[in-house]
Amino acid sequence: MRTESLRRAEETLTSMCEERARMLQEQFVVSVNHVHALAILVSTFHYQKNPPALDQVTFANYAARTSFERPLLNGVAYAQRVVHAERELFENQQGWMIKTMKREPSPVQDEYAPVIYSQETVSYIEALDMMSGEEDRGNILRARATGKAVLTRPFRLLESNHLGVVLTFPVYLSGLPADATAEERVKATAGYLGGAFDVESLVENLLHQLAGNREIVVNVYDVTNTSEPLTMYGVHLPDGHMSLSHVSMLDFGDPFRKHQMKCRYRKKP
Ligand code: WA2
Repeated sequence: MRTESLRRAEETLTSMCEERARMLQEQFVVSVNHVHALAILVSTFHYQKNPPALDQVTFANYAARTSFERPLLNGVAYAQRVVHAERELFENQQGWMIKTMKREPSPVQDEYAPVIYSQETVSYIEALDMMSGEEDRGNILRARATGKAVLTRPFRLLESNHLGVVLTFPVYLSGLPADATAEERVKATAGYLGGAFDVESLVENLLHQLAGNREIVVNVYDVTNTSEPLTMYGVHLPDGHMSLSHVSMLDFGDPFRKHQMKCRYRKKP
């Protein structure tokens, strides 16, 4: 009899975990797809029009009105690639100086990625060189070399200090062939369109809407390095804390990163 109730508890945990993993992945993927469309919007209206047919007000307005398409992102922004030789002209045109993510005037670098367009919800990253933050910089370099959407490891986001991950899509100057090499891609890079997944508050919000939320504990891990899982969501519990657990696979669309969801009962069944 004990084994029968245990079997049922296992079955329930499995289905609750699979449902949560499916919902999270679904909302993650729709958000990524919409950021992809925004990268194409910037390419079309900023770079394929002369003069550009996009400005901060238009971008912010469009981003706000389409934010329902990106349920897990706290906001989106566009950072332009600026090489050092162009810095002075760029700053004069913008009327502001490039700053580091610590809000200090940027020291001399080979190149910069200052945010020129931002959704109002993340207006605090305007003028910041996104290459001055380790995680954002890694994303920028990997996105432009591959031409694909990339994700950072989980880290504390600016301003909210919530645990989250950043998504980055590269934007290229027009005329880049689909089969371009990494070197050609880097040369043709115009900038980076991305946003932050506020996992700590938006995933919490998502899980709270589901039935049975009070019975189970959910954790999400970045398991890219299997020997060193990184907490992306939830409070890390040491293994063996409770007898039953279920692991559901997650696919957030960056083949370089691996994620999984782990669910347990709050109390021993
Ligand atoms: N956006 C919002 N909050 C953040 C953050 C970020 N990056 N990094 C740390 N906290 C404009 O990859 C280009 C957005 C970066 C895109």
